[in-house]
Amino acid sequence: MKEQMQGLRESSVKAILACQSIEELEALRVKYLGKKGELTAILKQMGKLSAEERPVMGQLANQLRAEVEGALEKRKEELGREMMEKKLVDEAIDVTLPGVKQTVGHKHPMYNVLDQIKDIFIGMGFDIVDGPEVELAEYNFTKLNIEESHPSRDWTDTFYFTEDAKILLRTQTSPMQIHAMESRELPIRIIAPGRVYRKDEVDATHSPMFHQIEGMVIDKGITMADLKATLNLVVEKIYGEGTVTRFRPHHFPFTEPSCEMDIQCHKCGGKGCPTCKGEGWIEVLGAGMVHPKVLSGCGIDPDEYSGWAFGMGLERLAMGEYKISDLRLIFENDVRFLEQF
Ligand code: 2U9
Repeated sequence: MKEQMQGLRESSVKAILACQSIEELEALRVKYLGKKGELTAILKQMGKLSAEERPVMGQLANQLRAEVEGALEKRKEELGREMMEKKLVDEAIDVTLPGVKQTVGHKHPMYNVLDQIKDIFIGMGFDIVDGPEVELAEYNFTKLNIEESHPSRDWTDTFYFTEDAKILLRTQTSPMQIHAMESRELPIRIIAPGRVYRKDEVDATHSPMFHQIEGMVIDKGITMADLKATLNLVVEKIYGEGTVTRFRPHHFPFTEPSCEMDIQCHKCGGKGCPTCKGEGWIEVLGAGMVHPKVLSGCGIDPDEYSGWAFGMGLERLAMGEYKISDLRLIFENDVRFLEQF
C-alpha cells in the first residue's frame, strides 16, 4: 500500500504540474481524490491491514491527500495568474492609436426657425399643443366653417382614407386648435406646429407634405389690436427691431375679418429687389379674428369671448431666412446642403 501511495503521489503531482486549464485540474481532483478516485481505491484495502498498521497507513493517506490538495490549489492559483496575464496581453488597448472620428449632426435649418418661434411664444405665456395627423373631416373642415363645396375638400386636393371622405390626413394644423377649444379651460393661448398634407405635385415651391405653425388666443375682450400688436412683436424678434409690417384684407372661412401680414423687405428697405421679387414687401402669414361660428361650434359663446388666430408655412419662412431657393432641398436631407447651416 505504501508503494501504491508513493506511486499516486508521483503521478498526481506530475499530472497536476502539467495541467493547462481549470477544467483539466478539476478532472484530476476527481481522478485522484474523488469518491471513486485512486486514493479511495487504495484506502479500500485498509481492511486487510493489521490493527497496528491501520493508523500508520491512515496517517500516510491523510498526508497524501493534503499534499495532492496543496498541489491542486497551487496549480489553480498559477493557472489563474497565467490566464489573467494572457487576457491582459490579448485585450490590451493601444490608447495611442488614432481614434475613429465621430461626425456630429445638428438641427435641421427648418427646426432652427421653429424653435426660435416656439421660444418667442413660450416667452409670452403660450402653450404648445400637439395632435394627430390622421383627422376627422369634421375637425379639419366642418368645425372650421369650411363648407362641403369648398375646393380644398376636393378628392384631388386632400388625402382621404375612406370613400365617405370622413377620415383624412390633416390639411392644416387648425384641427389641433379645435380640440384645444373643446377641451381646455378659457382663456386659451396656444401655438400648434406640425406636418400637414395636401395633394400637390412636387416642385420648387410645393410638396405633398409640409409644416405649418398656427397660433390662437381666446379671451374676453380680444380685438384685432391684440392680433396686430402680438404679431408685430413676433416679427420684430425674428427680423429685428423696427421691422415695418402691413396688414392687407383677405378671406379665410375660419376667421372674420381676415388679413395677410407682409413685412417690408429688410434687404432693400421697400424699394424692390430680388429678395422681395421687386415688390418691396414679403408675405409672412395669414391671420384674423376667429369666426363666431367656429367659436360657438366649440361651445364658446361669441358674445362673451373673442379671439385671434394666425397660420404660416414653416418651410417658406426657413427658405426666406436662409435664402433657400428650392423647397425640395429642405426635404432631401443631403448633408452637403444641411452642413451649410
Ligand atoms: C382655428 C381658427 C382659426 C388659422 C389661420 C391662416 C390664417 C393662414 C396659411 C398660411 C400659409 C396656411 O401654411 S399655409 O398655406 N394660413 O393664412 N391660418 S388664419 O386660423 C385658425 C385656426 C384655427 C380654430
